[in-house]
Amino acid sequence: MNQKILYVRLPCNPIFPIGVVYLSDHIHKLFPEIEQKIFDLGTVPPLDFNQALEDCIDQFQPSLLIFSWRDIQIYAPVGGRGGNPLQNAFEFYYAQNPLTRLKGAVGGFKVATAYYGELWRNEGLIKRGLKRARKYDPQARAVVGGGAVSVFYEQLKTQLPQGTIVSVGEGEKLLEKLLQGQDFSDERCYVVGETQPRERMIHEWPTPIEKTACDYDYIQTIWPEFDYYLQENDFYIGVQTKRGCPHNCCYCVYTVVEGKQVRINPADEVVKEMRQLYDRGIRNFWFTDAQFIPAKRYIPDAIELLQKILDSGMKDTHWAAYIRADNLTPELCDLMVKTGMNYFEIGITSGSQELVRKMRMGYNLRTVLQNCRDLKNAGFDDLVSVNYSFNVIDETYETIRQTIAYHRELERIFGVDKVEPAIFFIGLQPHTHLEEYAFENNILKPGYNPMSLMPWTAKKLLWNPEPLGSFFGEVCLQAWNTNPNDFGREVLKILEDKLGCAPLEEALTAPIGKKTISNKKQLVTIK
Ligand code: B12
Ligand code: SF4
Repeated sequence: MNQKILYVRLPCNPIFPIGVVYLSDHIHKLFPEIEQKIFDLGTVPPLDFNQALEDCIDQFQPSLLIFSWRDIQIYAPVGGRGGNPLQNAFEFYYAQNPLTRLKGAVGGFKVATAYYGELWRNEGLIKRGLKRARKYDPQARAVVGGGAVSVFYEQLKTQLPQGTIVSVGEGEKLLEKLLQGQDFSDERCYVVGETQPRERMIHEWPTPIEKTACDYDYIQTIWPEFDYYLQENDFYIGVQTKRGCPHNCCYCVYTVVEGKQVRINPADEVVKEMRQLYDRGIRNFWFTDAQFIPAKRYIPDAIELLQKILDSGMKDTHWAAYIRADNLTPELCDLMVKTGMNYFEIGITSGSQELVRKMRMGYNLRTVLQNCRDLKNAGFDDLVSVNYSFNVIDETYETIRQTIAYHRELERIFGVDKVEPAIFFIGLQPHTHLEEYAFENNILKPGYNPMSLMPWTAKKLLWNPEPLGSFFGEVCLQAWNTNPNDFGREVLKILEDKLGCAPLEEALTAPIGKKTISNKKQLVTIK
């Protein structure tokens, strides 16, 4: 096998490129004779992208280019990419004052330009890279994958060079088959200009692989810029402990990207991997699982892992993850604190049990509160980010009051300054139940472009439907105006001033069969 593989992580905020690290590690374990190199455009200044890529290709002369594309979607209440996209969109859609609307339009235009600029730039880098590699090897081929491609694989088929292999989800098996010259058409992929993505391809289950500790001694030899991530001590380096999530939350695509079947990486291997990073000075780890404890039955696995981390003797470690806080036990809480969990995100989305049920999230909010108390009693005294997405489905003034009651209770447990309300609005994603709901209710038409940032489409994709859409729009604008640096807390304060706070018990009970809009507009069931 005479291949030379270049892994190009396309430009991205400096988040550790764990995807290409794992892929190259996997390939090396199977085919140690293959020469590989990692090139991370996340560490290159934007003006140098083209030149740096070409220089790297001239020097390495790869026969296979693996492009990893992490993120495309930008709706979040944070700055970046030419401004705060959520704020600009809300100013444009909801502001009463024409000057604010104009400001929103200008801001929105800037964000849209940056967004389309990035899309075209990344597509350009793929084309340019492939063309350059073909100077040295006319048979050179490109494969494109990663988080962004997994979500938008159908839209990318017209934008990439003919013959490019577009991959959904994890890429280990596909690359393995490609390198062995085997038929790979049964993997979740298609070839631009030759095959079409199968209907509902993303719902096919990924082929499981046995994950072993990543060999960082090897990675260091193929990745000259690895040290970049070791220098700053506030980086959280990714370590994956499992794949898959069995839940069904209506807006979430992770459960199809990674599949519903949870596959646990052996605890000893995870610890071995962390140890290698630890020995290189890393103290902060992000467990990059879709959910660190996806369901009750995985609690023993989490306990085993954390116990082994503790027994390993690694001191001063910190870790963070997405945590379903309904799956904690006092023993697990104790281990979480002892192993240094210092940040976690709970995505309850709403503090109203009724809405949590309608969004098919499978959370029991009462259990979440009890488990948070256990965590606090175990000594947890760090930051919790609670993700709320208002107005997903059937939101009313009553359910907003319930969310406020729930949040105030979390504040009583952890302390006001320790609970950070992260206010999101759902960016509608393809292949989710919410997308089907939007079709059934004529909010979107099949064939819409989920990557479009044109104002008329973006307004539907940035999920904030009427009758409450304008209300939330005004509340958010007021919050940005009065307290932009503490946006989440300010939104909750304004909502409480306007609507009051429900008794906690009301938030925790979900009356079954109560007449609501969703009795007419039931969320569609899985087909
Ligand atoms: C953990 C995580 C985070 C953590 C990261 C922590 C850390 N230090 O690493 C945090 C919370 C910080 C985060 C933040 C954000 N995230 Co995030 N995150 C994830 C999550 C859950 C896992 C990513 C991960 O590391 N997986 C483990 C590694 C091993 O997998 P991987 O990198 O995907 O690589 C595998 C495959 O993709 C594939 N692959 C990768 N490249 C290639 C290339 C080829 C050729 C092939 C064949 C295969 C292949 O094989 C790899 C190995 O199996 C994913 C959702 C998901 N379940 O995948 C979202 C996800 C990547 N995030 C996403 C986004 C948008 C963001 C944000 C931009 C959100 C925001 N608007 O603020 C931010 C900011 C990120 C930034 N760049 O600044 C999106 C990206 C797609 C999109 N919608 O555009 C995802 C897919 C979620 C989603 N469905 O929307 N995130
Ligand atoms: S629990 Fe989290 S990862 Fe799993 S489906 Fe729900 S939102 Fe997605």
